[in-house]
Amino acid sequence: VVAAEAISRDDFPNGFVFGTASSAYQFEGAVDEGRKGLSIWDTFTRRPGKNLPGYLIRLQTTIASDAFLALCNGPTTCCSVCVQGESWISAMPTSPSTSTTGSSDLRCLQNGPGDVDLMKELGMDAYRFSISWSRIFPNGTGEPNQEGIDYYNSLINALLAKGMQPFVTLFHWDLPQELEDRYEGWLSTQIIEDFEHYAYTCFKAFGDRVKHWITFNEPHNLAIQGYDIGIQAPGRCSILSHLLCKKGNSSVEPYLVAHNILLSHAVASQTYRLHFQESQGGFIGMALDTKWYEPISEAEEDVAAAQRAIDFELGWFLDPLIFGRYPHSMQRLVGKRLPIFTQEMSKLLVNSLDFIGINHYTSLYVRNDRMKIRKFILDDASTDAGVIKTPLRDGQMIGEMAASRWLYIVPWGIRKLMRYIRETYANPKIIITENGMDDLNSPFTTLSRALKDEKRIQYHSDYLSNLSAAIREDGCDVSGYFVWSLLDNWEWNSGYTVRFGLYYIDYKKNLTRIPKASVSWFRDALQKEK
Ligand code: PNW
Repeated sequence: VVAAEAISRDDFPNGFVFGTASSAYQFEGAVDEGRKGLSIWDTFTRRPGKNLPGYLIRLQTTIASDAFLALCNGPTTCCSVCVQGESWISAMPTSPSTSTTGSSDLRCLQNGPGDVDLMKELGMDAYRFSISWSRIFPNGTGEPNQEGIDYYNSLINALLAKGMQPFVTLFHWDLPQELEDRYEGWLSTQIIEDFEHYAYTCFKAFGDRVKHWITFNEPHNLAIQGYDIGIQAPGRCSILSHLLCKKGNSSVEPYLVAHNILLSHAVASQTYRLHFQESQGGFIGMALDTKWYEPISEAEEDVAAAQRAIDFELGWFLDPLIFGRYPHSMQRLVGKRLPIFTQEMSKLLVNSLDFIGINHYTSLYVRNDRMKIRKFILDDASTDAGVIKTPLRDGQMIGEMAASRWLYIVPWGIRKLMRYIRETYANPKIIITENGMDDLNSPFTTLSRALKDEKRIQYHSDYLSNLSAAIREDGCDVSGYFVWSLLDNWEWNSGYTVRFGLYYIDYKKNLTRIPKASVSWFRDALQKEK
């Protein structure tokens, strides 16, 4: 373990980009302002019984008043606290976070000039944020909403004015509700054309200043959480759980959704290259979430199982984007339920990435699922791989757990993952588009304790030193690293119960930003004249 102080810019190649990452739905608020249309997440967080799974998960660790922020399910008074934006943010017009910029009247969390200053003070080079599709196209298609365009222009200009590069995600899960209603969103090939229109509009409006585009954030997570487990929008799931979530068919829908996302990316990427890349000189990529999967033993069956686990998470998207086909293990195990790419589609997919964005947080052990009991009950996107994932080996945890139950701290995982990608895909360009860890937002934690986030410092120090080794010793081509996240924020179905920020947000006092210890650690590590 490298000492927490030991990281500096010198450990990384010249021009390596450091930034923080965010997404529209988690940061913007103002969900009903500036003529924004509804997204499937607005609908999802307002549905009766919402956050139920999050509630059950959280109950194990917190039985506390703060947790209620995320857990309220039902009454609208509660909802306005629960859903970010709305009266929750609007009720605090004097807060620094809610200042108005440009000609738009959006009062957004990330919008205050103050937040851009915070990034600058940290020594960051870049900021990754997402555009809310329904802010640009309230109904998903048609004529763009000028207020939405103005808002992102003012954010982009504020960043550039401080010398910070915008990295823009086009889709971070908040699909316009209208497209869900009209043709079931990602389940339909109709979405390809609408996504292209949206992407084209963004390239045209912002591409003179935005040089890094990320078409999609974590399509794997979207397919599994949204269409298999059903705990995220649009909340579709396996027929076995239809009581808990909306209808769905987890045997086929996750694969269909992934397929349509891949095709949407390919078409948008072609559009960028045909009409914009030469004149604007930017780059296009996708942000893929992937854990590292370590075989639990050296037995051949476990080694093969770990490979399948990677195939069904990273390979599901990266194989089509690089080789123009799904992983062989997926073709074999999913069979007819796996859509097929025509030759024309394959051609469009191959080379559609200038860089691979990797969202990496954690690692697990994997063993072969010999019994296949779950698969016997249901052929499903989470059982098809025939693997058992576990943090435990010989009674030992793979790493310490953060606040989120899925987040074990395993710094060596990132190095193995980088090496794997280098070897499997011929040393492609990689940017770490997310990495970070969370603390529990518990009422039993005092403010001064919450600000002493040594665990987060250790996390970033250890992950960064492994990343540095992957670059310098293993020859991996990694050119950037984005911390999730600048500020504490709304963590999907965990609501406000966890805190991922370098800055602490006082949710009870005007959303005041208070630096945690990790802020000064990053500032020291990133200072240029050393
Ligand atoms: C990402 N995992 O989600 C999302 O892109 C962010 O919006 C989110 O806030 C952040 O990470 C923290 O959760 C992930 O199980 C969720 O490995 C789960 C995993 C990875 C990423």
